[in-house]
Amino acid sequence: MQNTNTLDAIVIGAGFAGMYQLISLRDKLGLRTRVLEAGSGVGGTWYWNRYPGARCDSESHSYMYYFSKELVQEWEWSERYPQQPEILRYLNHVADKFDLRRDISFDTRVNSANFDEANNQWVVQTEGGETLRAQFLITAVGCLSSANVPNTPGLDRFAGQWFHTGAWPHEGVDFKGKHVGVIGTGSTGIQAIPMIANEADHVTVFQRTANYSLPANNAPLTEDFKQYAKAHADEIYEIMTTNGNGHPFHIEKRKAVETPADEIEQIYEAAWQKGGLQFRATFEDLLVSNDANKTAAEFIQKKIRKLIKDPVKAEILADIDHPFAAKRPPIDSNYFDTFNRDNVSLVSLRDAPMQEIVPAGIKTTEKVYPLDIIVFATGFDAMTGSLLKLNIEGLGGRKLKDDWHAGPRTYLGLQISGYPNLFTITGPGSPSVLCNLPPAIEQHVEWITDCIEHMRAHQLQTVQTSDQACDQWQQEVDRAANATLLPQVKHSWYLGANVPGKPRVFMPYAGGLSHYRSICNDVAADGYRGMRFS
Ligand code: N01
Repeated sequence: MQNTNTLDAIVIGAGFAGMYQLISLRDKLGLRTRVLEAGSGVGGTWYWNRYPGARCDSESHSYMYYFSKELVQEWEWSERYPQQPEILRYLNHVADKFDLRRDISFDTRVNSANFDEANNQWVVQTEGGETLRAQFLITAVGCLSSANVPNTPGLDRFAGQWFHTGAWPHEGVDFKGKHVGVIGTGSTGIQAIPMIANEADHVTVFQRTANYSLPANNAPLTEDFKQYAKAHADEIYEIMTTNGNGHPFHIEKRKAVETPADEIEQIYEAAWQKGGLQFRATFEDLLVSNDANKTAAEFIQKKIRKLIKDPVKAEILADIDHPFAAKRPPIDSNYFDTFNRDNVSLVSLRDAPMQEIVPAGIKTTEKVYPLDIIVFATGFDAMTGSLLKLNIEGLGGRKLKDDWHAGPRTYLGLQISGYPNLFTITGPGSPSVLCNLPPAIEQHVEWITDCIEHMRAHQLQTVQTSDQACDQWQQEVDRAANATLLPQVKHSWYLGANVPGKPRVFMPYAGGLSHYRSICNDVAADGYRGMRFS
């Protein structure tokens, strides 16, 4: 660990993004760099999200770094979709291989970050009372890292235990013999519910909005596939970086609205059997045409009704009010079948809203459900929550909280007007959560590293974007979103709708990763258009 508190760069967060940013700045550019990490180990999202069933929805051979050919060749995944412990092992392997821990301060939460204009430095204060200074500040805090525990009256009086999936105890939770309530049926709840039901005496699922889910068809990877993924690593990387979503498959160039119904059915059936998010890639118009989308929505709803034996439960689960994939579509292992178990019941909060938490359990407008444990699978204050918690102040003491009171405004999701030398990896306004994240992260880290290298080469002290560049980029973010069905879902976290009081702004860039990558490349080639150096 360096013993000086003045550095070239400070990176906040030691997940996928912060680790690669450290490698790039320290080992490529030779910058004195320190990573500040609130957790006791590397991993970010994968350090905190240890709930039962936590698993990645991207296929393992695409959920990894590709910047090091050696790393790609030496790491071996065991399953089609890696579980949280395996991903954490991978990230620890990366930390060992690149000797990262010596420049990471663990158990170090950032309290504030202020730009000191006289010295062109960021001044970062930690919870432990440390003050650090650096020319560059790079946030790598993740998009889904600020847990959203609903402000339900009575939680403080609950006599049992409660947990949020995004801050799961390292020692695990013992569900044996317990009555468990799970609130939330997003990707997390859908992964956790079958696992909890295997162990608990009884599980009551509290569903506010019914959700689509596709079978993951997870399985151990065959030796043939492992060899294929290594031998074709360049080709796989090429596909991931030239399509819109960063996944290792192309979106089919055909339209559902131009395909005969029986053919559509066969295509969906094959995708359903294959499993995974490729279902979304079966037709190119699924996210831009309501008619096309309806074909997928109806296919999945029919499957749900067939899978669930109890017609009342089937109706509650299949009564979905939004287009398919307009909210992030979960993939699952035995989710719907879990509702056929005798020890699993389902409560529709649409029909009987939750009123309060009482010492004995959850009280809806209909009755009290006695519970020993409540699991909040209620998601995150996504994209902006963790950034705003950093208490960032820029030029003239302006506060990011004030500047973003009506929603985030960025240039390319990478820079914010009024905050020189600050870069935000996978910030709002970038494709981030609409993609498989590792390739989106690699692209951001490499772009930021190139920009800093450019500054060092030309002895430039500061870089900052302008209000005009941010306004123009926001127009492009809005245009891209409005060209899809995504903004139609009024209760999506993409819009900030899951957090009471949060401004309703569509946050990620929906124009596609490959298109976005070429915009970023053009901006750099054009002398970092929209950014000013001094
Ligand atoms: O959170 P969510 P998540 N009362 O916000 C409900 C990524 N991820 O943690 O839809 C009652 O999607 C809420 O209901 P509604 C992935 O990008 C990735 O599941 O708002 N219910 C919803 O059902 C994903 O999209 C992976 O009406 C309340 C649920 O809680 C993102 O993380 C795995 C409520 C929240 O769903 C977030 O997923 C898991 C309240 N007050 C997650 N508040 C991998 O690939 C919220 N809900 C690894």
